[in-house]
Amino acid sequence: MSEVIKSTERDAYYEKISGDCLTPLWSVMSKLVTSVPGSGCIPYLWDYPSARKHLMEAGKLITAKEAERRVLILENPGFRGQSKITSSLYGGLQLVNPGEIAPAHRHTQTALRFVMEGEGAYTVVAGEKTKMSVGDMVITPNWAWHDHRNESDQPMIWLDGLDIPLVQFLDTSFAEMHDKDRQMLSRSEGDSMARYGEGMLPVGHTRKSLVSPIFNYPYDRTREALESMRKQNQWDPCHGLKMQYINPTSGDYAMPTMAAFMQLITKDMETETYRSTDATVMVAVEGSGTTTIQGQAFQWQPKDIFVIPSWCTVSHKVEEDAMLFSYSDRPVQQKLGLWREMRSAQKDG
Ligand code: 1HN
Repeated sequence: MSEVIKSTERDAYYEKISGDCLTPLWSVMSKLVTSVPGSGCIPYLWDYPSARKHLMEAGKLITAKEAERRVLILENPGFRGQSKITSSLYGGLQLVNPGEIAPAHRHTQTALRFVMEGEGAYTVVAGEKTKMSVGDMVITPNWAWHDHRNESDQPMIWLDGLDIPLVQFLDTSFAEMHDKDRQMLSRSEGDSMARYGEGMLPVGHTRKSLVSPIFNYPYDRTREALESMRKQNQWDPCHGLKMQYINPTSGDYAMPTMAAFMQLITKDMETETYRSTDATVMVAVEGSGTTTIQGQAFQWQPKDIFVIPSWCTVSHKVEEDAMLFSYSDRPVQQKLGLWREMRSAQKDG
């Protein structure tokens, strides 16, 4: 897209029509329709020990109940003040201390929780409780009541991923508090996993729901799947072994607005360069390595969190067998026919 030549006559004209809330397209077109994506989202890494230190300090400053949710927002340096980790997604680290409760509420934003630390606290979603362990991926569907309770003796920390900027962009945010801190339990623990998480469905089940009826994807099962798959030795040169969390009623992503993935990259593997249009938040679950994003190297250790902006080249070099969790807005892009990917061997376009 070419730039248009400036002149005093043209500037005077732009100034004149500006008063009537009119803007000439030709003066802004090259910023609107770019040859490649570029939003201002910046590659960045949060090192877990220092983020954790700040979060634990917040634990002394405010209770989970007073804060409603005691969270430090992971704000992309390109989007300070906007509560975004990418253009369309939100990320934050949440702390629930022993004995605390994060009171029940619901909203049109969808959430995922990726458990970073602790064992035994639980979240209640739509009347069913689930215990949270490190590496579990727990989802809270749009408009489902949810509260978190920590009756264990250790602090629980998890990463929240929400579609807040996307919902904000569409002007579709609604929220309400429950009249009680704790919602009533209406289903027995483990019920949704039994019905939907065993590669089976209740007989007669035909409805394809938009969001997965499984709401806890436990890490021990995810990990075991990837460990079993490695025996086959079929590595993707860009991804190692990469799985996506799915909705068993439809085969689609677990949530309509966010995709979540877990991948295994083996020791000494250096992945081939890859890029895709869905800006991605990654968590190093296990292992250590270096990820090069658009030429910039980011070294990571377990629990570090980093962002890969849209269309930035990415390759991983792993020192110790690594499990990487990630989430992005890929389902939205794919439904709209906008998603693109490119492997290093492919030509652009
Ligand atoms: C929310 O409901 C949670 O339920 C966490 O844990 C973070 C950020 C913005 C809006 C709602 C939670 C949130 C949130």
